[in-house]
Amino acid sequence: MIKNYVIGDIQGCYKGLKRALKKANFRPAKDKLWAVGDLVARGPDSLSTLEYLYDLGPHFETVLGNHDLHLIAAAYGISEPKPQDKLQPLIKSKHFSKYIDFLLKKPLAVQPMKDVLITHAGLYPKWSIDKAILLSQEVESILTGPKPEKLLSNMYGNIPNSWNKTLEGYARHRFIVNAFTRMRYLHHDYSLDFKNKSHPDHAGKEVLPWFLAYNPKLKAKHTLLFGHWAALLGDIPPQKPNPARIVALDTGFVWGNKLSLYCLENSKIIQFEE
Ligand SMILES: [Mn+2]
Repeated sequence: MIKNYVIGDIQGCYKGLKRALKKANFRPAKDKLWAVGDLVARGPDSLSTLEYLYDLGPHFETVLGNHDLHLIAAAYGISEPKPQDKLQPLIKSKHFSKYIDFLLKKPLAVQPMKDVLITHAGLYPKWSIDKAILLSQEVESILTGPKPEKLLSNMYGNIPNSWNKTLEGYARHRFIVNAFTRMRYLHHDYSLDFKNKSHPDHAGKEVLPWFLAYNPKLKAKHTLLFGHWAALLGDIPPQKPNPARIVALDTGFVWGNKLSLYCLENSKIIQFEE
């Protein structure tokens, strides 16, 4: 039987990626690997990571994370790669433009199967899964269009921090990108908080994690998989208002913790630690 695995933030940890896949008995010619984004940056070998994932062909799919978008923006000269991201070997590679074209075609939200959603940061609680896919497609159509740099040069910034369906143009796209790739906490009016990165035990009462904000569209049959939030270490409080299965897959491998994979067929988590 073909298995679908969803992997947490790889962040250039190529050796860890290969070892985690071995531990999961991932069969590259048969199974499919899905990623929550942040394939690159911070870890030691973003180039080998992209080489390997690209070569998986139809056996790999990912959503974009904030670090992937930064890399694309850097390729267009819009953002400056940070030394601590260790991206120079990738940027200097003769195949760099091939990998940028590859990333530009990736969505912000994807459904590996019915009732399952993968995003980098999560599902904004005013959106259903179907709405998330439509909003992802709005951004995708620009990134795959003739002028992706127009969106890339306007995507940075924290305003607007609240969703309104009447938002248009860059303000609309900026909110969509921020919600899918940077969200962790919300204020009680459901506006995005961009400051707090801590574990919910230490966040205070002014903010709540997005997955603890009630989303009337979520049902028990739904599964949401996301990364981005290493401080959670995979820990979602059991007392939550949403009946969906919510799985946090960034378990901080690049910071010396674990790399997590979730098998969609048996709902089991496999973790690799060095
Ligand atoms: Mn991230």
